[in-house]
Amino acid sequence: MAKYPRIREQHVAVFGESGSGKTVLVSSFFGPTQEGSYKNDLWDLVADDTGQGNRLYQNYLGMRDNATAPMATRFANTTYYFSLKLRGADLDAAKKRPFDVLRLAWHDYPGDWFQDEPSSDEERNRRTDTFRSLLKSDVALLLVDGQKLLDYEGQEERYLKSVLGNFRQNLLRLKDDLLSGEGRLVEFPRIWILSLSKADLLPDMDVHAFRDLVILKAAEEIESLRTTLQQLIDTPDALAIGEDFMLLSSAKFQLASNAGAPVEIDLTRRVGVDLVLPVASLLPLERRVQWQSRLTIPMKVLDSLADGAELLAAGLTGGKFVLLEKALARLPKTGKASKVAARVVPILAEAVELAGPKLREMNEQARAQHDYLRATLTQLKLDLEQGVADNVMRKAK
Ligand SMILES: Nc1nc2c(ncn2[C@@H]2O[C@H](COP(=O)(O)OP(=O)(O)OP(=O)(O)O)[C@@H](O)[C@H]2O)c(=O)[nH]1
Ligand SMILES: [Mg+2]
Repeated sequence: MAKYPRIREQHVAVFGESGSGKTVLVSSFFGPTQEGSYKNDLWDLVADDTGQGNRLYQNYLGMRDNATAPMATRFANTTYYFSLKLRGADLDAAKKRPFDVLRLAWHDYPGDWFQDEPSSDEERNRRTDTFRSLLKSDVALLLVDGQKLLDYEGQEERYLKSVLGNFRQNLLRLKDDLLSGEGRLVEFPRIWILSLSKADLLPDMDVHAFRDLVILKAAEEIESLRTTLQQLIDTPDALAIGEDFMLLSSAKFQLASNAGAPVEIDLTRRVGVDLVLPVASLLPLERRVQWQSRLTIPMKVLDSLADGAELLAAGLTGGKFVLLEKALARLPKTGKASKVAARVVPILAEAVELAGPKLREMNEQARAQHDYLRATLTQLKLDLEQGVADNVMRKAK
């Protein structure tokens, strides 16, 4: 067993063109947790690097107090490391929990890196490296800019085809570099969520209307993108794109009547931002169970698809961690997926199937027992459920 605190790391990959809202999103995710009035009874969110955290908080305050959005990101990428530290580390219950800290690595980079050709070999290498680090995520958010949909109202296909097409071109350009190592990639985001950014600009569009629009206007481009992604990966069937959708708004931007600079940025009115954490941490577990029941997936792919899924499942259901560890220890490392599935899937499935009143009950129970890990994971799952109920998130069937 690792030393304390035990850390589980999860990467967040947000792909979007320049101006699509990536930096504002990460600022709006982090900023509120740093306000004096912020309350969370289950965990604390801290930036591992104080300087980085302060810069993000500065972005947030600039928006909140001065209605000024951060500058466009230029030249360099930044990876923000956030640690979600579970409360109650000193309690007895904590000794048995599989992890104490959920670390999020959130990569922010200049969107124009994926629009223009690099100017030198060095530049090209830097971009490939950034891209590679983005590919460590299990889930990727692919941003569709709400402002652009408005600009192209009535002919949204022009924007949608271009944004999806450009992204695909970039992948093709990077393909040889990405595959130059060991061939097809095992570790790769396998859930690509088409995400409407700046959803506050389209108040009448719920996630289903967004999906309908994207599919009506750009179904072929999504298919081409799927084919291109599949060419990059081991077990190409284990890939979801064009199946999951979500809405995102980092704040309500109030514009003066003649457009121009915003007069107010209301960061208390966010949409979907609080879903990023549950999506990044729980959706891979869910998908893993779904796919395992339908497809034959090699163990190495399953493991990378939702690494630590067992720990999450144990954390969710509570009490079964020891049992699970034993089951896992008995499995041959190179075993056939079917054998592994037979032992582990029921436990994962039980965690995934937790829903509705039962989930709420477990959450309340965990809170009462000061089991902060289970309380947190069941809370994230409740949040995800709420996002679906509110038509902010649509998951693959
Ligand atoms: N209405 C609305 N506007 C937003 C939102 N998020 C960002 N914007 C606007 O979009 C602009 C660009 O956002 P950024 O987050 O800087 O975009 P980016 O994706 O980081 O762009 P690059 O750094 O160039 O890659 C901001 O200055 C805001 O004016 C949002 O949630 N709602
Ligand atoms: Mg930026």
